[in-house]
Amino acid sequence: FKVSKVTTTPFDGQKPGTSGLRKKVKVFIQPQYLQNFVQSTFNALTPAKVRGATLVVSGDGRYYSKDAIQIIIKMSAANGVRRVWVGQNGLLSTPAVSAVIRERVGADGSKATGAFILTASHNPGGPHEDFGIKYNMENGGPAPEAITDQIFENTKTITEYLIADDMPNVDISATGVSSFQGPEGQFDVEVFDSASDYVKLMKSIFDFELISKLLSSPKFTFCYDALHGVAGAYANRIFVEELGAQESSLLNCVPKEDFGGGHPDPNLTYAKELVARMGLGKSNSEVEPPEFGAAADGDADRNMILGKRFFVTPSDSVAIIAANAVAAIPYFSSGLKGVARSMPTSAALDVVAKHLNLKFFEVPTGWKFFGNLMDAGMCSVCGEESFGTGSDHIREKDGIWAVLAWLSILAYKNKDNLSGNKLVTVEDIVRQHWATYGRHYYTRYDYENVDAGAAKDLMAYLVKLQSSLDEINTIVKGARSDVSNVVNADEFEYKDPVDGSISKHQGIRFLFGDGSRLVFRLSGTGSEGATIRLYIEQYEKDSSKTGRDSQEALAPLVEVALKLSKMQEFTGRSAPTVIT
Ligand code: VG1
Ligand code: CO
Repeated sequence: FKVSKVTTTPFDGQKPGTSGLRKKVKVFIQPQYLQNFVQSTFNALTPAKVRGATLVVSGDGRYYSKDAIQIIIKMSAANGVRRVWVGQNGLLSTPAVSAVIRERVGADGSKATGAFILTASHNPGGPHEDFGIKYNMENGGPAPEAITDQIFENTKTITEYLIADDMPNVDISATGVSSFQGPEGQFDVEVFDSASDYVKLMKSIFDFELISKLLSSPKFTFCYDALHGVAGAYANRIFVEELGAQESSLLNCVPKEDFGGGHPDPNLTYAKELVARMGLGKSNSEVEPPEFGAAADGDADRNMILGKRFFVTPSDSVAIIAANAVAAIPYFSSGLKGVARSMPTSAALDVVAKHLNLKFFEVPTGWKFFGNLMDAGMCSVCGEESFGTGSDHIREKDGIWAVLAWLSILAYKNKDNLSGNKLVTVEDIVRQHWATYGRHYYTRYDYENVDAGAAKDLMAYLVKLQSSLDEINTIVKGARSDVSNVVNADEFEYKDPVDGSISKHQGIRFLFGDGSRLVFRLSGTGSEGATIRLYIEQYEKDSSKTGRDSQEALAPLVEVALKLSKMQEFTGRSAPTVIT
């Protein structure tokens, strides 16, 4: 192939958000739009790191992925990359990419140095929906802010990009290696099985034999919904082939370019089919719901865990996994190095860390902040309220890992009881956890696609308000006399304990005297308008009061939050678009 230098001009707004660049497909398919971003990434990495590199290029299979993969292959070749690894059909879940970077050894002994992941995660896909791209580093984790900031700077000044225009498209539907000769030597594209490396890693972490005993127990029933995302490429291999679950327990497990027209976000609003099956919807089905249900998002890094007629909040999930990991999961048998959560995630994990005397960290939203802690050996298990849970086996959150962690806990709690009358259920485990550690009532209100100016004004107002406790408490008391005082308010700022880097403007926090919290922040993953997230949390230690309905328990705090932020006044919205 020849290397062509193509003249280009910058596009506005190519700033990577919480997890890469996400835009409508119609934005991405503009000529040179993707090319500019990819070249800006290569330039940020510096030619010295790009030359000779081995890069993974794959994603959740959403619309435009196949075209994007061919473009990135040709640009990689032209920029001196030595080889590109592609999952079959361009499919690799985000956690699998992380695993491939860290674990996979190529046919010629090579190791990957980074990856382009093509996904907009939980955002819908298809010609009228979203596409996305992000770069992950040699440790398998998302590029740190220093790199994403440099990429953005480069996108503003880019004048040309390199591409091997005359290279034929590579067939990514069949495994195997295609080799090409360029001006500087050989360039290979290796297409490999999307699941093997990941499955191997999971088998090294969990006791598959014990989990399959649980799954084969006649009293245990199971259901997994991939929401038409890339998790489907793993679900059959892991749950059916390896663990012996019934094929009928898999829902929507064939990856689709448009996720079947749905919103591939595993929560009670969007995972409708699973929610109904689990007996949580309004349907009055006669069929007895399964004991355990779970769902994933488009790129399979998120998870939702459900019991029969029971929802596990993600903040509780990570706390429960941390509390049980050492006993139930072989990978952790020698102990946890520490635990971490994102700032808006509830303090359920904090309480476990305290009880178990574990190192504990609170980081800004987004997975990139956990990676440094893990690389430094300071954190084993971490999670976010946004249905993200994971560990230091990779440097991304991991949807299927979380399901296997829960199955491990269930298998462990039931291991002497698999033929008994009644299994210990998901709900039993959660209620037992609340009885031991207390309960953090938790909910998140999302105001999606709000006018960007209005959202900015609301946040600016809160930034000002947080500096005056008097003013805050006057509003609080005026709204509800039964809510305790705000004792501290701030704009969250994080200093990375490993590299000392500082991340500012990470959300406004209101901390109440009784341990309750309100957090406001703007989403960094949307592709249109702005999304305001409001996180509401209240701690209940009294075990006789941990069984309430969470929306009811949190109603007074919600009222305070709406008054404090003048939500309706700023946004014109009288209700959130999604409640999780
Ligand atoms: C959201 C979540 C955040 C998560 C991020 C990426 O970000 O709140 O916790 O890490 O999505 O998840 P934001 O900035 O919109 O609040 V994924 O599965 O979309 O890559
Ligand atoms: Co995701």
